[in-house]
Amino acid sequence: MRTTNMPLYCEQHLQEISQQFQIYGQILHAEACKIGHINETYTATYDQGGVLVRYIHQRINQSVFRNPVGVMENVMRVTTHLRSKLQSQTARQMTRRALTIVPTRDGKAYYCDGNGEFWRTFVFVERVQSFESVQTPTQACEAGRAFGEFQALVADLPGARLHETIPDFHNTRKRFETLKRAIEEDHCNRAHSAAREIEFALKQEPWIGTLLDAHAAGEVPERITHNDTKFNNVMLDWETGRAMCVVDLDTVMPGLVHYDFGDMVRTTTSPTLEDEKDLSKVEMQMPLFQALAQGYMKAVEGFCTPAERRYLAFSGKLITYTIGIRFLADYLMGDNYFRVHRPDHNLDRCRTQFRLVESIAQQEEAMQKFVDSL
Ligand code: GN1
Ligand code: MG
Repeated sequence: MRTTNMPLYCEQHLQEISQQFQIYGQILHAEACKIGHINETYTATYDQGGVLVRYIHQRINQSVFRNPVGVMENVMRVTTHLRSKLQSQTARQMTRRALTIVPTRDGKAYYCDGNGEFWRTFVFVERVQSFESVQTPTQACEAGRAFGEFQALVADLPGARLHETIPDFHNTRKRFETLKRAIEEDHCNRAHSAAREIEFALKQEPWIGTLLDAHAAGEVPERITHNDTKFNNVMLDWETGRAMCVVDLDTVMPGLVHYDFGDMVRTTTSPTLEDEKDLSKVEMQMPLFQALAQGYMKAVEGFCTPAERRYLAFSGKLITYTIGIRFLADYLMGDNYFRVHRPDHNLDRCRTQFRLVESIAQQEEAMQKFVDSL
């Protein structure tokens, strides 16, 4: 087995992992995949009957996902449902349209290794790519369509309520409390270098509970949502640029449609990276937003209520703010949650989010007006 950018212990371990799953081939090589801040992902190539076939092996980060069995139950139910819906629509290229879990030799959705680590395997979706930032309105539209269709497809998932794989994941009030605690404790003595960001974060308090209140008042319903609708979780066909499928299903759970739409606004309406240091480039661009909203609204028109619509522009501001304060809290607490690649990385990410919050706030009315016109 030949591996790149990976220590030897990892290589041997992956060899062992690969044998646990129902893959009828021999592993040839594997590469660590650097996308995402949380899980550990490898792309592995196998010789299967003389043809090269690729699979994804992924280790679940258990300090983030405390109930990996629950995560896999959710992912299994959701991917099974997606497949049967696509089948009934006689969709082509099913295994490019929805993630496919490869079970273990004893039929389970995951393998728990000797160290108590949870591993799962997916069919590798070929001839697609994802981007860290949006380049064109067409891409923004495709992202909106892909996650909108995802919500529509899982809307009738049968059975019990999904597990909340991370409780209160988008509960901005709770995230705000965590931030306040991080500021008070200031364990790493970093609060002074984030004084401006802290001031900004605290100033926004009056509106951070808006969606929680609307939900508590029965105005907007709970649905099944993806909850991590970052643009790099959309796989676009190399040739056509069409969205083929969405990935990263670990946080698919009960939520509000706004959590998904909001994170799409965050990641598809400014053509900059999440950690862009030149804040003058960070800006909510109306043509990108319009394309996103068009793609999304068309896909959800069958179920999205007028009350839900009313908060769509707002949700962009709210979710961008929420991720911003999560980066800030993690910075203050010593970068334990989000993987960082340079000093102050989480602070840079926070600044970018806050700049975008300001930009959205300036255009929020016009954004909502556009949604209303659709
Ligand atoms: C994390 O899976 P990944 O790295 O794309 C995080 C999201 C954040 C995102 C910010 C489980 O997503 O909530 O929006 O980073 N996922 C989790 O880039 O916390
Ligand atoms: Mg994720």
